[in-house]
Amino acid sequence: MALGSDPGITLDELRLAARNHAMPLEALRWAITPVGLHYLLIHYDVPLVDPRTWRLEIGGAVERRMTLSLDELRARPRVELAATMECAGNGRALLEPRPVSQPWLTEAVGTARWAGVALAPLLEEAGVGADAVDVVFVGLDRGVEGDVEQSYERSLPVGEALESGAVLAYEMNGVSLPPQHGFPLRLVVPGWYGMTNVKWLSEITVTTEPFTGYQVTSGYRVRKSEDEDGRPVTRMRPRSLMAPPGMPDFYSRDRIVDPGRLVLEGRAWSGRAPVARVEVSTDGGSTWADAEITRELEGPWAWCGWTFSWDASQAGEHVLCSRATDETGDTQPLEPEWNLGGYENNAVQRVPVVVR
Ligand SMILES: Nc1nc2c(c(=O)[nH]1)N[C@H]1C(S)=C(S)[C@@H](COP(=O)(O)O)O[C@H]1N2
Ligand SMILES: [Mo]
Repeated sequence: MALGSDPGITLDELRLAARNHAMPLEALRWAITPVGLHYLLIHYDVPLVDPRTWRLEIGGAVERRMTLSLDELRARPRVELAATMECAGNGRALLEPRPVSQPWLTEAVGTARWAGVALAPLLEEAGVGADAVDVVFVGLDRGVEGDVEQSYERSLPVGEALESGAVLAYEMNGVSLPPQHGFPLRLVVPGWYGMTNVKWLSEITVTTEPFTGYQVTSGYRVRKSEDEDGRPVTRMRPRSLMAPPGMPDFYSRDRIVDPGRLVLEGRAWSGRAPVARVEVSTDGGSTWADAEITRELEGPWAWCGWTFSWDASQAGEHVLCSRATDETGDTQPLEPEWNLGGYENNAVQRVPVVVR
């Protein structure tokens, strides 16, 4: 019932899905996602890194090249940042036809409390020239993608690198960064989709020409066909999800609830502006009513909570939905808009529930 017809997932997709796990939706009940429940996306392999020999190199179009050890980074002023991160491919497997890649449903998201050093002061210390265009972040992991052998690397426009509040994180939720989340250091750019948050960071290079690496010019572009240049994926679109009410059916994971009043709850976020409104529909998206918003975490880049009291007195099947709108007025569509890579699908989630 939840997925509709058999989507014919391939073994290659299943292998990716088994490596790159989602956040179980019941973890929406935590404001900060416990480390092992945060989603994971690893394009290639998790590298083994020796923290004693690891160094971060900052170079390119800077006045002073810098080489920093983990101890030197830890000795700098420490900043903390609560940030929600969502994979740009979240919702991909719900598109038709299904773009073949990591087959996410709706739960490739999590919120962590990152700690590390602020990026902007480091770049200022290195001395970014007036002609700087992009800042490139290179990870230690390598692989072949789209026939191109590459290190995982992504760029940010220099303005975003200096003004987005980005952090080079060595801690997640108070513990040393786990290997799968980028040990010993990762970039965290609040508000941006996951792909920008380069893990196993080893180099930061300032360029005076636009960066043309695979993950910016081929991957992570919203386009309808290969011939189109499209537009780059950047900041997260507004989205909300519901913590699954009642109890699940084992196989379909459809929800079973007892009749009576039920408090529905979930989380909502946007990487473009704070969430202004969350609405809930208990009739599959025909009618909507406002949910109550709770802000437990500081700053605009971590999700907010929402609750809604539902009178579940009518036995039978219901489809529950939630819809977030941010302060720019951008809201979640009822139906997704298809694109080749299956990015930015923020269509409203449908939660089938049986009141018994
Ligand atoms: N070096 C490196 N960084 C990476 C990736 C990767 O494969 N290699 N995956 C990116 C993608 S697509 C996402 S969605 C996030 C996922 O971060 P997480 O696994 O910590 O949740 O990391 C990003 N950073
Ligand atoms: Mo991703």
